[in-house]
Amino acid sequence: MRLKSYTAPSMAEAMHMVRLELGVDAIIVSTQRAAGGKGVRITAALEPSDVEEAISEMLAEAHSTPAAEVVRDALIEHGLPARLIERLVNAVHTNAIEDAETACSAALEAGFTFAPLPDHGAPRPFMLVGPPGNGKSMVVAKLTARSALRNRRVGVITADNVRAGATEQLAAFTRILQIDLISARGPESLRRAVENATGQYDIVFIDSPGLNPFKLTDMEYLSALVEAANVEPILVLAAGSDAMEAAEIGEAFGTIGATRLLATRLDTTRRLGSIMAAADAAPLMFCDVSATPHVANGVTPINAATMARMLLPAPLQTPRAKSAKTTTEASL
Ligand SMILES: Nc1nc2c(ncn2[C@@H]2O[C@H](COP(=O)(O)OP(=O)(O)OP(=O)(O)O)[C@@H](O)[C@H]2O)c(=O)[nH]1
Ligand SMILES: [Mg+2]
Repeated sequence: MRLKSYTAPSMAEAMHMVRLELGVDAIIVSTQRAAGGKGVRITAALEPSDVEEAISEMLAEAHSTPAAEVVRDALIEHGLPARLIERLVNAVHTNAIEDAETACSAALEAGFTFAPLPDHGAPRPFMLVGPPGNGKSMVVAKLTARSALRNRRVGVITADNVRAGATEQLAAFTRILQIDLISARGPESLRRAVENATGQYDIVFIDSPGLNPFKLTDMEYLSALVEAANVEPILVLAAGSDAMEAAEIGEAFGTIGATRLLATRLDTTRRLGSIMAAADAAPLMFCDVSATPHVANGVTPINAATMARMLLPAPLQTPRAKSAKTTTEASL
């Protein structure tokens, strides 16, 4: 049983019916005038979880505008956690904008921070961190290429001396760009490398080893790298995984100081729930996204408007499941 309603001429009689059928432990969810204004209608439940669900449903009904419904359906489709959906839908309801895309964009603006990475220069080096295989080294190559093409002096350091072939993977790109790849082995070596780079470059990117967010020694090692060189850690996370898992990964990298989230593999996924859950849980600012395995034009800044376009179904397009391009590719 979830909820049951009882209608009687008076409150006392309705309460009597509730107690008779559900017993003294019944939880009163709502009391209201019965339909037609005659008598009283009490809604009650036995389980606290039923009450919580009923309240969410009542709130959802109260927040049901056409724009809010479009946004809610889209967020459910994208697999966001329920509480995040409620928060964003409430924001849509509050901003009272009729157009769903504009309303969604305003809600995202209120709920998240968007701070794209600079391509011209930065006072602190950026260190790309994250779980193994999520695209850190490719992001370093992409960011390096982007700044180099704008004639900036780019310093590239790899602190990944864990995976065999990691240095050579990155060197293959830096060679083409005629940039020296600096290798650092451990926190002290990274500190020296960053110190030597200071003043020589407009912007510095650091690759890091793929580490396990749920293994204490891995995160301690990463924390030591971050602190030794006073870098800004950017979490690189591939989209498309389980939202709860991603939220825990986001939190873990948030604790070592990650500030922004750079989402990858948006070309091979259709749902943004996991990256949104990660950014919300840590919390992390959204910066750029990657929707290609190639280095050229490899990263694109993201803002609330582009994210809203990615989330909502495109009007007058073939249904999501049949479209040749992912929603993301089409929106970027
Ligand atoms: N399709 C697609 N593939 C990507 C994207 N970003 C990275 N990849 C691919 O993902 C794979 C792993 O990328 P890496 O950059 O080596 O990942 P990593 O995080 O450095 O991996 P480790 O150093 O082993 O932890 C490579 O085959 C990349 O080409 C993307 O946005 N889209
Ligand atoms: Mg790597």
